[in-house]
Formats: sequence, structure tokens, C-alpha cells
Amino acid sequence: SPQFINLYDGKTTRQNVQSPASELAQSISAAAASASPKYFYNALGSKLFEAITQLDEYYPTRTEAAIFQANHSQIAQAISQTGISQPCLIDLGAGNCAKAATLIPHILPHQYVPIDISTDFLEDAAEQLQQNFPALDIIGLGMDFSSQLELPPQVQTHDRVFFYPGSSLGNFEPAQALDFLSLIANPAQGNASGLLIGIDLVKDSATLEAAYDDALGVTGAFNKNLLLNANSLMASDFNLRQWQHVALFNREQSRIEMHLEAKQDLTVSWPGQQRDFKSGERMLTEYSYKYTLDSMTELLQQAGFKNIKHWTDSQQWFAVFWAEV
Ligand code: AVJ
Repeated sequence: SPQFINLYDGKTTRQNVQSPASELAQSISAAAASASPKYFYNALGSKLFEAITQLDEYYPTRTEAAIFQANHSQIAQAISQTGISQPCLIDLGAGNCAKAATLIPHILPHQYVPIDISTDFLEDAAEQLQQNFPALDIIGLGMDFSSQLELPPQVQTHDRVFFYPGSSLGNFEPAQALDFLSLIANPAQGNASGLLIGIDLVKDSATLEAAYDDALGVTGAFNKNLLLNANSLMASDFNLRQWQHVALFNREQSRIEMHLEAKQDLTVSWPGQQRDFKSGERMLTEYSYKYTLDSMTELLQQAGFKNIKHWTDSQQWFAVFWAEV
């Protein structure tokens, strides 16, 4: 069975790393309230995201899977052409590990390192995956990789393939995305040999907005679950019935914005503090930036990657990039 190392217990105070409770308190009490989208992912949030990926409206997961399916030998070839063999596959935000499961038979890693902030969910997924790949060296990491990317000594330092599928990079604002990619591209820091990354592309607003506001209301539940997670992390008293899901595409900024909107005047309290919300006031919970093939290529180049290749679907709705360090 896999090794599992939990570096995230929901209240760890590492040097220079704020605890979730104080980070949430700070962002929720700011003049423009917000909460980082990483707080969607407790055990229930990971299950709700898994449900989202099965919705008709949520095209990214199945479109990306089809791109991998159609191009897996070309992708494996691109990786081996860089001189990488028996890589360590580092899966950023692995969740249920389903995407890696389809990739592993093609790129044949020696070691697989799934990382996720949703520690219990990841531990179960890593155990399941080990059943399918009994010989694979799996090291699960419960970790908030957005705050630090330092990997424990068990993780192979050579031939590292960072795997960042699903367009999760879109959660970062462009400047942060560049910083994060630069960290991966810096061999002294992350020791990457290359990056395999999935990116959602700009398209018509109706398609984008339906993907983030589905008819069944699963994305609304996923969004509101952040409040349940906050209640458990910071001992706040958010009442979910007082909040409404909002998703809109901001074309100027090229991003989906998800908010929670107060349905009435209300007060949220947590130990030592409180925050009033006016009816209609919004709390930002997620940006999901959409790129073009050109803007993503440029971002990867700026971050220091070279020999950038991409694969896309016939509608150009989604793209998978391979970028060498
Ligand atoms: C996991 C960040 C890629 O931005 O599409 C899905 C999260 N939010 N529905 C995305 C999400 C609402 C998702 N990422």
C-alpha cells in the first residue's frame, strides 16, 4: 500500500505559512470579502467536484480526457524525447487520481506522487490506485502546494514530470500563475524536468457560464460547501441558507468568477471577530482564468519553459501542453 505523508492538518502553523483559520479570517473580513478556492476541497468538496466532472455542462474534464486518449502515444513520445525515463510523476491536485490512472500506462513512471489539500480523500484514492498498479512506488502527500512546493526527501529528484491537469492553473491570477510556473521551471527549486498541463480555452460566454452554473445545482452546492469547510476550519457560523451561488464570465479579464451572494443583511461570527454583509453583497470564492493557445504558450515561455508543444480538441475548447525545463 502507498506511503502517505500528511503535511496539512488544517491548522498547521509552519514558518511563513499562515494557518487556514487566520488566512480565512483575514480574507473574509476584508472590505471586498473573498476566500481562496482551495477551501472548496474538504472530503465532501472533493466528492462534489467529482460529481461536477460528470455533468453535461462541465465539458473540461471529458474534453481533456479525450485529448489525452487521442494523443497518448505522441505525449509519451514528447516526454521520452526530452531524455526522461522512468519519471517521477508529480500530480498537483490529484483528487481521485483518475487522470493519472489513464496516463500511467503510457508514460510508465517509476514513482507517482499525488498531492492534494483534501487529505482523507486523496489517501483513499491513492490506496485504490495502488490496487491497479501494485508495483508502482506511490507517495501520497496531503499538502497545500499553492503555499509551498518543497517535497519530502522520499521524492525522486531526477526525471520529474509535473502533472497539472484540469485547468487548475486558472485559479491563479496571471501574475501568481507566472510565479507558480516559474517555481516549477526552476530546477533548483522544484527539480522539474517538464510540465504536462491542461488548460481551458476562451470560448462563448453561454458555454462557459453553464459549466459553472449547472441546472442540477451541483456547482452551487460545491460553492456553498466552502462555507461548511470555513465553519469547521475557523469555527465560524455561516448559515448556508442565507447565501446564493453566482457564476459569471468576465471577458475583459478572461475569467469565470464565482461568488457567494448574501440573500439578506447578515452577520457571520467566529472566535474574536465578526463580519456584517449587506443584502446582495458578494464574497469572491473562485477565479477560473481561460487562456488562448497563444497566451498559454507565452506564459510558459515567460516562466522559462522551452520546446513547448500542445494538443487540442476539434472545437479548441481545451488544450494539453508539454513544456520542458
Ligand atoms: C478544479 C479549478 C479546474 O476551475 O473549472 C469547477 C473548479 N469550479 N466548477 C475549474 C471548479 C467550479 C475547476 N478547477
